[in-house]
Amino acid sequence: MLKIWGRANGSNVVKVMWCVGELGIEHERIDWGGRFGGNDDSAYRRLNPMGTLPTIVEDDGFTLWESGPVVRYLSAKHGLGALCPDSGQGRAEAEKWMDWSSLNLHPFNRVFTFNMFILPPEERDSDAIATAAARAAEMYDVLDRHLADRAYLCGDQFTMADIPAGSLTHRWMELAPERPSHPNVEAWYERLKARPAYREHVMSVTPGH
Ligand SMILES: N[C@@H](CCC(=O)N[C@@H](CS)C(=O)NCC(=O)O)C(=O)O
Repeated sequence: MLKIWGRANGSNVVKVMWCVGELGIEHERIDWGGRFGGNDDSAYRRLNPMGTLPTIVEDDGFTLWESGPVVRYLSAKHGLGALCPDSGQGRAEAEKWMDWSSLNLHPFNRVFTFNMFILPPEERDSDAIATAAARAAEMYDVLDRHLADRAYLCGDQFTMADIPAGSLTHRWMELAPERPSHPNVEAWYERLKARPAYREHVMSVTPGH
């Protein structure tokens, strides 16, 4: 059975769990990292030299870390032609949005999580939150324009392209201070909220350690 190492509320674990839920893959998730520790465990470091989460291990010993490649791998293995587009161009388009989301949206999540949930109150930095929110709002301007004439990031069909951006967007909707309106992003978010796997793996977890 597929093993997934990582605490359920890690933003990168969330991506993989949502993907696993969409694909209905039988799995065992092991709480790891954050308050559970284990990142520096020598056996874990042999699986993932970075000590980060998530890491997956298949029955045949195939091991993979880095959440983006994990989502791509599982989508191609279990959802080719659906979650993973089966044309070269379609797949590249989906991967573009996955990488774009990790590079451009993930920074706000890190700043919000530390300054809203993890740091002691006296160390929390509201200026850092405001700066990260302003930068993310510019990125949501880009996403809003892209979503003006399509239901999902790659067109009419939900694909792996939606997973990194969609998982971070729940946190954006819930946590961003004075969040500017992005009607197309909000409509897309409503479509994601209708998906049981999104509700189970993305909406039900509280950020933190
Ligand atoms: N680029 C990596 C980042 C992995 C990462 O930094 N994960 C966080 C959790 S979301 C982590 O391992 N934090 C340390 C911890 O939770 O103990 C990925 O996408 O998998």
